[in-house]
Amino acid sequence: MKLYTYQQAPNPLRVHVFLAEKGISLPTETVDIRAGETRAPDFKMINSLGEVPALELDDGQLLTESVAICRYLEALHPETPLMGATPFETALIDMWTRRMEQQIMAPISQFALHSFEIFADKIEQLPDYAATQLRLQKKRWAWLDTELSDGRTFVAGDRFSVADITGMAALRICDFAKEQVPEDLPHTKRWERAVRDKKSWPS
Ligand SMILES: N[C@@H](CCC(=O)N[C@@H](CS)C(=O)NCC(=O)O)C(=O)O
Repeated sequence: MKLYTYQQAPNPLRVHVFLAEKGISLPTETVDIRAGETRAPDFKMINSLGEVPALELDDGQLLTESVAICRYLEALHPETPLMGATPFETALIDMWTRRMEQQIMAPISQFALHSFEIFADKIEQLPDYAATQLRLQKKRWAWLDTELSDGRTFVAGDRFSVADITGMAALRICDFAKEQVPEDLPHTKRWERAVRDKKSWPS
């Protein structure tokens, strides 16, 4: 098995945190996004979208999409479960993974896509749209704060899960964008401290 990755980037980070939490490692090949390697024809044979992470199995089959890669690794290495141990927990974590992707990670990702120089030749950038996404991000952090006001440690309960890892990827993009979770959101801040304190958080 081989993981095509660029460890500093938010979506590969999801798989690296997942592996670290499980205590497993995989052979990796770095595909340098900044050098344009993800967009090269050779790499597009691996992922036609030109994105990392991608997982190549020993028989040559390929998986892309960080959550799908995590799902495969979870099946191979069920301990410690990060995607649920009971039918309800599994569904709840799926629910929160979608929420963290769509509500929390999407606005800051859109801001990055529409404002970072590195994406200028990837999409048609709309600076006004980027600004709306930054405003939306603040509202979404506030929404998460209300959700976490029951005092739970992690987004899908008291057990750390892949849904929190998706949130970590959003925080990573915030770091690149020099954006912070607002100080007046105590519950979101508590969650942020909990995930940033994890050993698996990349230094
Ligand atoms: N939905 C995909 C997104 C993958 C993605 O956007 N990867 C980015 C890095 S975070 C990438 O490889 N970008 C390459 C480029 O922009 O050239 C996943 O979850 O794996």
